[in-house]
Order: sequence, then C-alpha cells, then structure tokens
Amino acid sequence: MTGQRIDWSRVADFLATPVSLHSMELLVLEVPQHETFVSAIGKRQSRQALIVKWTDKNGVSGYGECGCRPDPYYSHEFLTAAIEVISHFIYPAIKKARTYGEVLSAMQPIRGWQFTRAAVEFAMNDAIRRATGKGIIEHCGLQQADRVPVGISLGMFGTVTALEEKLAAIECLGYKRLKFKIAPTYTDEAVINALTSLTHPYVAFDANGSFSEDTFVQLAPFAATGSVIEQPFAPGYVHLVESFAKQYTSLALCLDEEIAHSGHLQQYLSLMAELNLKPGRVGGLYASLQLIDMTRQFNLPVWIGGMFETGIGRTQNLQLAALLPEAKAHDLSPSSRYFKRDILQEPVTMQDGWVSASAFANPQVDERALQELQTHKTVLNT
Ligand code: OSB
Ligand code: MG
Repeated sequence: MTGQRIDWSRVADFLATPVSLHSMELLVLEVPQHETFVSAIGKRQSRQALIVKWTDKNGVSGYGECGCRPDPYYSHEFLTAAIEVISHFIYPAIKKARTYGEVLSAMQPIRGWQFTRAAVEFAMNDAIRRATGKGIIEHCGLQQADRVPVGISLGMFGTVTALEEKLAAIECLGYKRLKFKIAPTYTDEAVINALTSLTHPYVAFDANGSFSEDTFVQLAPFAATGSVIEQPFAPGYVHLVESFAKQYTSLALCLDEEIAHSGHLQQYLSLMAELNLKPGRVGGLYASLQLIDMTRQFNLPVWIGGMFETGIGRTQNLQLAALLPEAKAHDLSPSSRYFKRDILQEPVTMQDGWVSASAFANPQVDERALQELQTHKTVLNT
C-alpha cells in the first residue's frame, strides 16, 4: 500500500512564497441543513460556519473554513472562541509576516486551537492559489487523482423503519462507505441488529468517544462485526482498546478526535487500523502533509474526514483527498447531502460515489450566499 512520499524540499521552497495581508474578515454564517443530524455529540439542524477571508495587498481574496463546532463538544475549540483567538493572537502575530512559512511560524507558539490556526492557513493558501494557480498541495510532489471516492456519515436512528427508509433513499447514489453514528444510548435491539447485519461492502461505526468501561457490553456487537470503529472512547482513554479486546473481541480502531497532531499519531500507531484525517483538526495543510507522510512511512491506511463543512471547507478537503488514491472512501459528500443552499456558485456533485476534480479544483464562492447567510462579521485591518 505504501504510496509516494512527500517531497519536502519542494514544500520548503513553497514555504518561501511571499504573502501579504491587507485585511482579514471573519464571517459567521448560518447554513440550513436538509435534515437533522443526531450523533453522540448532539442534534443539529443547521451548520454555523466560520469563514476566514484573507485579502492580500493586491486585492486577491482567499477563503478558509474553521471546521470547529459552535460548542466545545467535539474538541475544546468553538466558534466564538475561534474568533477571539484569531482577533487577539493570530492576526497581530501574522500581519507582518512576509512568507507562508513565516505565517506558520508565527502561529506555532499557540498551544492547541488547531481548527482555528488551520482556517487561517487555508485562507492564505487559497489566496496564493487564486493568484498563482498553485498552493501547497500542488507543490508537495504527490499526484492528484482526477476523482475522489466518497462515503456518507449517517446520524443515529430512532427506529428500524427510519433506518431502512434512509438506506433505500441513498442506495442508488453509490456511496463507497456507510458510516453510522453509534452511542451507548442505542438500546433498541432491533436497530442494533439491523446495523450489525448490513450487507454494504464497507460499513463503519463512529462513537465520537461516547463509550467507556461501563458500556463495553454495548460496544461489543458493533466491534464483533469486524467493521472499523471510529473513536470508541474519549480522547485520552485509548488504553481501553486493549482492555476491551481482553474481555470481548479485537477492535478495528480508527481514531478521529484523539489525533490533533503528529505526536499523537506516533503514540497510537500500533493500536490503529486506520486514521480519519481532518485537516482542520490537525492544524492545517502543512500539518496534514506531515501526517500523510507518516501514514505512508508506517503503512497506515488514511482517509479524509469532514466536520459538515460548507463547500469552502469541503472542496479544500477534497483537494487533499485527491492525494490519497489508495483510500477507499472519504467523509466528503456532495453539497446536496448537507445543505439546502451551499455557498459555492456550483454545488459539489457526485456520480456513483465519486466526486470529480472538476467539482473541487477551482471552486468559486457565491458571494451573495455569503452575504445572505451571514449572522456576524469581524473585520481586522489595522
Ligand atoms: O466524528 O466524524 C465525526 C461531523 C461533525 C463532527 C464530528 C464528525 C462529523 C462527521 C461528518 O462525521 C462527516 C461529514 O462531514 O460528512
Ligand atoms: Mg468521527
């Protein structure tokens, strides 16, 4: 499986790319979803999104999305706090930086706040890409596939009928993976039986850290299917994987929340079956390339995950996913899966479980949607 390695000398050259910052806008949008999504984290009907708009001294703008949630229930970061961190710590530190690498270095002293730092890097990279045609991904030496296989992340279901209706509705779309949210609050035997006897070739279960030693018994039927279980235990409690295996069965482990940087990956490598790499969660594009390179070094399967991002964040994630031709599916569905109105001029579409590069190579932002869905704006320009 070992794929190509990153060409770090080319990345180093890219880090010397000059940048300039005229102003930074922090836009909060409320983007209504098609349907309510229920997971161990909570229930959600619309996506509150934070978009960072980086405008350079030539008037070129780039966009980045901060993937964190409006609450601190997935990670410590949350949206209004991200605005504070950018306004008070990031913007003052980077406003005089002269290169891409200097911006990254200026953000380096900040502990944590990966989604927030990532959003700034995404926006800067996007501005460079719009000005020159190429960003860090195009300079990393890996080939970009011309299409990306995608899966769907499905919320929790109250009844077997609701589950069956959903499966029937999406069957013809050809998703390459079905990922189901699970939690110890799933106690309906019939729903558990239906979920553990699905015939789709690639099923995964995502617990968002909701199980503990007290609820091992409820996790056991899901683990026994041999399907990958994503983040069964809360971050920091990964040692439970071994005690679970002693009492029940082995666990095909995928980590999500747990992995905020390459040090974490190093620590848990031997326990993992695969990595859900969310570029925002690990601190941005440069950090994602480092993690991709590590997965290649250690032969660990990796795919790109999502945070229910709008088209701005999702198309950047899709550009990274295109670097991973061996991945079977990424959590990056088409616009129609998520929102009534995405914020791109052309929504991201999918054909038979594939999103083609034409949908994500050069996304154009729908400025009108950005205006109309906006609930807050902070402008930083001094
Ligand atoms: O755990 O993967 C997760 C969305 C928000 C927070 C956490 C998670 C998710 C998803 C969404 O599963 C996947 C997607 O964007 O399609
Ligand atoms: Mg997850």
